[in-house]
Amino acid sequence: SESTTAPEIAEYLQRLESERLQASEGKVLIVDDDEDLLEHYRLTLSHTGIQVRTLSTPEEIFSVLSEFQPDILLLDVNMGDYHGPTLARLIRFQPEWLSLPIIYLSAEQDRTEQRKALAIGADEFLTKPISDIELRETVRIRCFRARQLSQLLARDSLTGLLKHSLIKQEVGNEHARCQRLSVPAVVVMLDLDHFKKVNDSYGHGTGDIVIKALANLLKQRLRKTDKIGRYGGEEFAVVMPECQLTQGEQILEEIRVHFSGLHFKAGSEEFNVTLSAGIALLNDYPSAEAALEAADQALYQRKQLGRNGISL
Ligand code: GH3
Ligand code: MG
Ligand code: MG
Ligand code: MG
Repeated sequence: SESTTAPEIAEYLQRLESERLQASEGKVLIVDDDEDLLEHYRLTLSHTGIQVRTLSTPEEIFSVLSEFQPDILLLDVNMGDYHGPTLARLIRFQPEWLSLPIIYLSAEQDRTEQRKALAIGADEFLTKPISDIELRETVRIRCFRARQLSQLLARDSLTGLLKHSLIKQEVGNEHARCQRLSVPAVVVMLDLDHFKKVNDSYGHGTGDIVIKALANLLKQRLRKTDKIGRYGGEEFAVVMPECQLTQGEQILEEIRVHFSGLHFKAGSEEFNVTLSAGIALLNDYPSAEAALEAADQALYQRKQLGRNGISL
């Protein structure tokens, strides 16, 4: 076959570069005691779309980590009174920062010394002087990977929905937002009816298919801005921003009806499953927890009154 000519390659690389430039996002915290160097790093990373925060001394590193929530940390090895690897170890001791990628910045050329520093708990070593392209590429790729992994970790593997802690976090974020902007938001708790019977009659694998079907229906029917979580085994939580109670109730009612009409198959048998839901206006409660609790109470009432319905 014909070989690709050099101008084509150059053009291709250029396009790839500009696409990646547009696509890059993320947050990097850089800690280095050399202020001029920090400014240079900041300039090098400007226009990449990546947010940069710099610290010339690590005294406030923990509060900045918590507040800024970077995707990656670039850490100088030699900072006068502070030793980068010692700091890296302290950071790694915090469960919250166990998976934070840490990249050392140092003039250390000796591979054995580099490996020792890495063994303490960092991921990569950039040897000073660091070229602009190397800095940009490393930060971009590491940020991208870190985001990819954290998105993967946030998702429940069976359904692809947000895990329990993440959906709670989303409800919390939305509670803060709807209080600040006084826009309505709705929170929902959903539970499959008599699901034990489904498992007992048709097996756990079939039960899993039912759970996935509901997850897919929720993804299809709810808005892109709605957040859906698998709260427990066959229990789901949803938060719907910019949504009134009646609106939320209507959408849920449509979902309930649609779901109850689905035919599931197990061998030669066909069956249907229903769901119950409780719904609450997030704005009516002093906290996200209280609103979730109210939705859960409404769900419980629905189960008492007769399943296959929505309660306020
Ligand atoms: P109710 O209408 O009152 O909710 O009745 P129920 O039978 O659904 O009651 P309950 O919530 O107590 O039972 C939930 C069942 O869901 C029990 C559990 O074995 C099953 N379950 C939980 N997680 C999974 C899962 O991932 N896959 C399958 N197949 N079943 C699950
Ligand atoms: Mg230094
Ligand atoms: Mg149930
Ligand atoms: Mg349940």
